[in-house]
Amino acid sequence: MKSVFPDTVALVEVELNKLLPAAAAPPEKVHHAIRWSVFAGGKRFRPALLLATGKAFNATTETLIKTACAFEMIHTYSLIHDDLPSMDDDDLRRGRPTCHVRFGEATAILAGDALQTLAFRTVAEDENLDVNTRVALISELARAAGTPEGMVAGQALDMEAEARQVNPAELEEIHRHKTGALIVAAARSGAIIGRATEAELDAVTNYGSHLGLLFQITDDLLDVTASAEDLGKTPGKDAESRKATYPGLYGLDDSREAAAKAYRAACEALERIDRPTTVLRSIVDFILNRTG
Ligand code: GRG
Repeated sequence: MKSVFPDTVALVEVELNKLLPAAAAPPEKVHHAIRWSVFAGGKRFRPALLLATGKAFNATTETLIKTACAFEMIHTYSLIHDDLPSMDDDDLRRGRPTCHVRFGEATAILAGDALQTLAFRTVAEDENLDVNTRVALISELARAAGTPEGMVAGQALDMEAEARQVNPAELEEIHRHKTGALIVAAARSGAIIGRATEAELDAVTNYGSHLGLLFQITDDLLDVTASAEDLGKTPGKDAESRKATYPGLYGLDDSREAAAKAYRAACEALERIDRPTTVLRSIVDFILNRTG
């Protein structure tokens, strides 16, 4: 699977390997399941975004890397739980059998739970950060992952909407919570570690929010247009389970236009950040043009 920055993938994976429990340590099955899902070849988009935003604000890799991994842990937990039979009931993720297919449902639930708590522990115990910064980051992560502002709320809204046609405002609300919140928080967390001012944080929030929407629209489009090989998961599932999506509501052409609009808005938001933003711009380009 293609990533935003291959160097970032290596960096993040080395650190994740240190942070995750050893597969040989008991309870081995849960630890195997965690590693199975984490090291399955994800794009590491959220860590890459956090690192790039932090770097734009002059933060060092040392101060950013553990929080970047915490975002990947939360993200992977959400994918494991999203794939469960009681949720999306998926067999394929990141190009391999899903966690519950490989290890059983109870172990998959525990692996997701463990990844979520390990994410918070990782930030709480990061000695490269002062305690106030750790608390601010834990708050960002909890708000973005939970409810009412975050991913859990988005997932609940999404499930509730499956049985009916959503309107445009509802669709945007689902996307902003389910996918956008964690992406916004990743960008903000990099800026927080880089000691951005409140005004700068607002600008980063604006950038992250347009980028998050672009990410979700391209995700919806790829579910219609890409192959299982490119996606690493089963395509066409959104339509099959009557999910609320951009192509479902607007059709392909208007969805591509919505993606172009979100792309332009993300680029404009960057113009209001008086820092070196070339890398943040290349992330927007990558998301617009991604194939998986
Ligand atoms: C279970 C609380 C809970 C939430 C689940 C993540 C999620 C919420 C649902 C997944 C459904 C989905 C396809 C959402 C679209 C956006 C998304 C999260 C795509 C997957 O992220 P990528 O493309 O995946 O970054 P990789 O594998 O590259 O990390």
